[in-house]
Amino acid sequence: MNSEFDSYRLSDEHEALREAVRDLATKEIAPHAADVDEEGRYPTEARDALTRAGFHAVIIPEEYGGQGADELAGCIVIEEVARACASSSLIPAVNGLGMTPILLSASDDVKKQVLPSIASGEAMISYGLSEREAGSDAAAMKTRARRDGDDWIIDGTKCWITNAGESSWYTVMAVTDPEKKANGISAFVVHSDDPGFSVGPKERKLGIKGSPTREIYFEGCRIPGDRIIGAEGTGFKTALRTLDHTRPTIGAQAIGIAQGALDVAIDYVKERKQFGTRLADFQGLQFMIADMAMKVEAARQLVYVAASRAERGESDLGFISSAAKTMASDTAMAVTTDAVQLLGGAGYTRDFPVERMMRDAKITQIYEGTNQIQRMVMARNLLR
Ligand code: COS
Repeated sequence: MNSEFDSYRLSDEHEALREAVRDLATKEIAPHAADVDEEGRYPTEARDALTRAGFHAVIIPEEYGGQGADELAGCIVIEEVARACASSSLIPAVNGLGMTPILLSASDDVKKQVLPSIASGEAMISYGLSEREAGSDAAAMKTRARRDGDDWIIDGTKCWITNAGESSWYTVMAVTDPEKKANGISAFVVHSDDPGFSVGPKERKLGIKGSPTREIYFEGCRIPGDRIIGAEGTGFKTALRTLDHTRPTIGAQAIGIAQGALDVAIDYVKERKQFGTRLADFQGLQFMIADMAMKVEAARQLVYVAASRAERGESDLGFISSAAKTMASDTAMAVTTDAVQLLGGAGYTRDFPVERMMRDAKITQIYEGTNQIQRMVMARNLLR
């Protein structure tokens, strides 16, 4: 066989990255995961460890002070952190989501204003698309941006903003021309120090309790004219193109959570004895474990393919990125639920991490577009 053909596998660099992140997550993130969840506190240990190692935002190009890693590498980082602590995995995931509109559509000047501060770890960035009355129907947003001399003035409220209050930068979609509906929406970058910007109280959530979710408020918020991302009226397309790239990263988070739960379940059934034998020797439970691992591996492959196709800049990502996110998040919910089942009463208590993983998994079926919206996107792509 001609050796120029590389067989179907991750590169040595991707494998080395996985090993390095897994090592860091095991030593520096996992020990705090239960406490972060219990207290609903921001995972500062994870933030510091990820930033020190440069794993908090690996996809920033080298020319802006980053490492220039590809989108598959970005997914591997998120997956491995999520295996230990889903809340902590939102540090690289949300940095990726917040900066992707900038990477895709912003001028070099905006990139220079924002990206180096994220690359250095001095700042983080969140993404502001949703509103209370514009969730799945994102184009129904009401937040307005108007020109005032050289500046833009933004008014409105965005909600469900992950890591709001921790981030310094926010990419924000706002209506600049209400007549034009989706094509009258523009994207901006707002800094937390901009006058008229503030954040609301933390939402009280089922899971990912270490990652603050808040509303963000714009009251006559004034930003310089050059902080628009791309041309006026292109913001909604940028927002949807962004999700084409970042939905696989939520898939990566989901398979990380699922793998974490599977690992705990495997250890448990090998140790625990009932009826004088290990749980691992009961065929009914063996079949459960086999199915769980099979689903995780299938979802992982779909996520890696979606991320690789996004990295190659393929234009038609709608189907594959929605498929990857949906398959992986449905898998995470099923696998974490089965992990709780395998641990029985113990799995239902906070003495083991699987109940946390089951709660954390749920959000992956909801955010970055519910799985019903993903199926709509897939069907539109298949049937157009
Ligand atoms: N990339 C670039 N442009 C896209 C696109 C994509 N993936 N998908 C659609 N567009 C374009 C369309 O071509 C259309 O442009 P034209 O009018 O010039 O043809 C425009 O964007 C609007 O598209 P569409 O009419 O399909 O928009 P809808 O209002 O019907 O909404 C869905 C489309 C439902 C797919 C979108 O609102 C969505 O993804 N909702 C979920 C939002 C979400 O994920 N929220 C989570 C927030 S992030 S945590």
